[in-house]
Amino acid sequence: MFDQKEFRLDGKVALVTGASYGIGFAIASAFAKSGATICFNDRKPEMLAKGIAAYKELGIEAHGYLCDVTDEAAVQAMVKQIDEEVGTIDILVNNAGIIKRIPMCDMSAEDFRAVVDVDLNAPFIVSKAVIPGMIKKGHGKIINICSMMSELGRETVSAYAAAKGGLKMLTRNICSEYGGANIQCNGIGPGYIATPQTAPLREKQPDGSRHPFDQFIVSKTPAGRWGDTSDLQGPAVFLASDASNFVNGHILYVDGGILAYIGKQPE
Ligand code: NAP
Ligand code: GCO
Repeated sequence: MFDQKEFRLDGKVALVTGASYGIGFAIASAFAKSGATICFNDRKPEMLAKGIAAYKELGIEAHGYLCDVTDEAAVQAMVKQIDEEVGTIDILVNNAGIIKRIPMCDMSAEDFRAVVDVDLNAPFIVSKAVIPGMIKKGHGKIINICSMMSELGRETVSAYAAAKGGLKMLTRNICSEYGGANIQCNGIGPGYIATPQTAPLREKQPDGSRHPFDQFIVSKTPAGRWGDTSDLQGPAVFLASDASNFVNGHILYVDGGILAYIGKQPE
């Protein structure tokens, strides 16, 4: 019999990577309001401190860890420390990510690798560190933060799109390999969300007009607006909760309808 409690996260330990601010912070905050204990990491001490203070302002006692998600030894050590200090991780959100907007033929292999390292290799590294504990517990939830670029390309984001496309397939592979251990691995594909990562795409022009990309995205989104990080909170809580125990290998696009829409006829 259905019970609303299925959407709660009471007693669960959640790790959200790169969650000092932005999408990760919003998702972790919603998990806390749903009953979970929050762990998060950042690679910069000053950002970690800011994040802990920001959670405290919301009344959330978050556990912060200094860790670069591309460093496998550091990730293994962080997961072990969380296991000892807080408890075995029930919910992992691979949120940490970077983007470099450079035309492909101008992009160095080093820059390409740096983006893939954070956006694809790191979700592999962190998931690999967390899955054994989930198997021992008999359950687990992994949510990979994918992107419109898991499905679509555009100029200057070749590394990011390649990584996020790969992350979609890593999501499906974790589902395939560990679904039998009662681990559900799904993705969230945010549309265009107003965060520091997309701030350059929304900057006012010298004449005070809106950035052309800002106008483009609003016209391509049936909702007629940029997404807010709060738009991702409900979908994330759903995928982290028992309400989604038979949802596996799915990418849930939270995009205001962009992927469904061919676009308006130019006036
Ligand atoms: P953001 O504002 O740039 O925040 C990214 C977070 O990841 C920051 O906390 C950053 O920490 C952390 N991070 C980056 N590299 C790291 C590393 N090596 N180790 C640990 N932490 C690291 O980005 P966002 O807009 O919130 O995006 C979060 C996720 O959503 C990303 O995966 C992004 O690709 C994805 N996404 C964003 C949008 C959007 O429109 N904003 C849409 C679709 C998907 P620092 O402070 O150290 O840099
Ligand atoms: C870009 C944007 C996008 C968003 C997001 C869309 O330059 O096109 O940064 O990539 O970050 O991934 O879903």
